Amino acid sequence: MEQQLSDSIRLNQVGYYPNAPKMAVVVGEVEDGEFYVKTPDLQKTVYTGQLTATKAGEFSNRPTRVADFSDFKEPGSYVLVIPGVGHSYEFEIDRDVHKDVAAASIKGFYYQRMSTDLPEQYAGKWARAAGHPDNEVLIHPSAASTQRPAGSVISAPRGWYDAGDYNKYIVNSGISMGTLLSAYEDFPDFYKNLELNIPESGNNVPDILDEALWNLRWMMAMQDPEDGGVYNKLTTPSFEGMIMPEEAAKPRYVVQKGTAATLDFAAVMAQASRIFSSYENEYPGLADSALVAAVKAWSWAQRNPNVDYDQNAMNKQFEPEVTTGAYGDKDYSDEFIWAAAELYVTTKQDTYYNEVNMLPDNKMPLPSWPQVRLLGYYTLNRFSNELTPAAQKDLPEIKNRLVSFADELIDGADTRTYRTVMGKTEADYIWGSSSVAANQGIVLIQAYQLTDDKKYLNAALSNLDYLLGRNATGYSFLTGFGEKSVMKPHHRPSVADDIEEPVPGLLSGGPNARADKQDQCTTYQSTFADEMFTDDDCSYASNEIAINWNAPFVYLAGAIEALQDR
Ligand code: 9MR
Repeated sequence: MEQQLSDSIRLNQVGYYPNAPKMAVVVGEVEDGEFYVKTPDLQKTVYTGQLTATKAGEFSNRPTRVADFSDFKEPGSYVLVIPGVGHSYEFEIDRDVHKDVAAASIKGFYYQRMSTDLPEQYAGKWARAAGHPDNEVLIHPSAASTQRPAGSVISAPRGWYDAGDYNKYIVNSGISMGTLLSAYEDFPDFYKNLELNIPESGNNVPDILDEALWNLRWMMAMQDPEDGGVYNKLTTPSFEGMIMPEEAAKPRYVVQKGTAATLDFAAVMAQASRIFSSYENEYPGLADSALVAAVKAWSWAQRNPNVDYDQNAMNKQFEPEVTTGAYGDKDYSDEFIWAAAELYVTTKQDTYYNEVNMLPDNKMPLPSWPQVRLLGYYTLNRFSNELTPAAQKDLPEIKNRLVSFADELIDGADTRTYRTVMGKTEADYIWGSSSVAANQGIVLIQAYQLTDDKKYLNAALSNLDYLLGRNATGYSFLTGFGEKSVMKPHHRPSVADDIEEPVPGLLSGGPNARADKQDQCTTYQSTFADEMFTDDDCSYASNEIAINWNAPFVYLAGAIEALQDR
């Protein structure tokens, strides 16, 4: 039995830090008793521990046991052995055990680049020809203006594919960019030393910023220079088939402007402006242009504070019909907070801060594409030493709330079945639940930085463990990492490229309690909330990849690497 690999042993398949908690969970009827950490050839036992009973799975009621081997600190490669069950996947104990996943998850964005070949030198066996030049993009009738009538043509190349589909959406780019740029601003030393092997590597600008710039340049082209408003998306009328980028050649449109898109754009441009102002030699004028764009967008949003992107309504009025992702947010109070915070911190002008109700209520909503309030709070905290009294007065309140929110997230995690912060309630298992785990991790990292209390860092790590395999599905959700990682994500290039392994460094959406109803894929093995996942490309509701899920993974993995005791 010991000789057999068992999928019932759920652990972070990448590995553990010598000085941090290390746990695995065994699913199924198991006797209490000893477990072992052994060398991968099973010849040598390096640690013996006792399994402890834990709660049955919260959603499945399956019996489980926990193996805690935190006391074992010797770097190396190992497996866990549970008598009567078998051995686990091989994992590492290492001082920088998540460095490769931190890098690969940023490199994942490189693989999503549009309008450029990905040569073998950077893309390895996933090399592919350019797709979507986007230099002849049509103005959709919904976006027509005097200077840009319907059917006229603009150029808006570059950017990243949003997800498994081939479109680019400003709202979703907004939170993704904000999260990546914040990872850099919070841990600049870590990112200055993280090489990704992308075309810009070696140019004196940290690779994470060069990668973000690929998308920033596209975003800039999404602003109507006449009035400062920003188009919601650049898209084909309907989704393309499961084909390679170069074969996907349907006409491309920009659709109507909207308040959410314009404010997210303003926030990203303001943040990018202050970051790239340190790279004036490499990118002359970029910081200035970004700030001008941010200010113009902000004033458009002030004049147009309530413009929905209601795709159904748009389709009743205009042709061609557009059926791709809507990202149709209707509440802009959080986008105003985020944009105001970024503009205020970058310009130091109180007017931005004072024009918005920065603390409209005492809620702390977890970030997601329609909810970006906390991105603003994170930024205010990050620059707490440089704020004027206008914002200074709110900081204690914001800090308290962030820490209380972290406490709420942690509550119960140490007895939860998988010993993760993720999974407190079924509400965690939504479309893109992996981003819930990762964004919870970011809140916990913020709390750690505010308090210096290790429990928050360890709690954040528990969600990285979740994403890399200590979960009810047994999958590592990051492609290319872990012996049992996602192989068939809903990702057009990965499906169409005839290469067995999916494009690496992409984060699968993860279990989604309603996935079977949403995508009607027929291969789900279980309908429990935390198990409603299928590693099948038909499942866009549980197994797609998306930039707004990868970005918080980047942040979490990078933060944990940067903050680890060595
Ligand atoms: O992430 C989005 C999720 O919150 C929504 O419930 C879902 C359905 O509207 O759409 C998701 O976003 C998709 C987008 O609309 C199009 N590109 C792929 C995205 C990830 O599935």
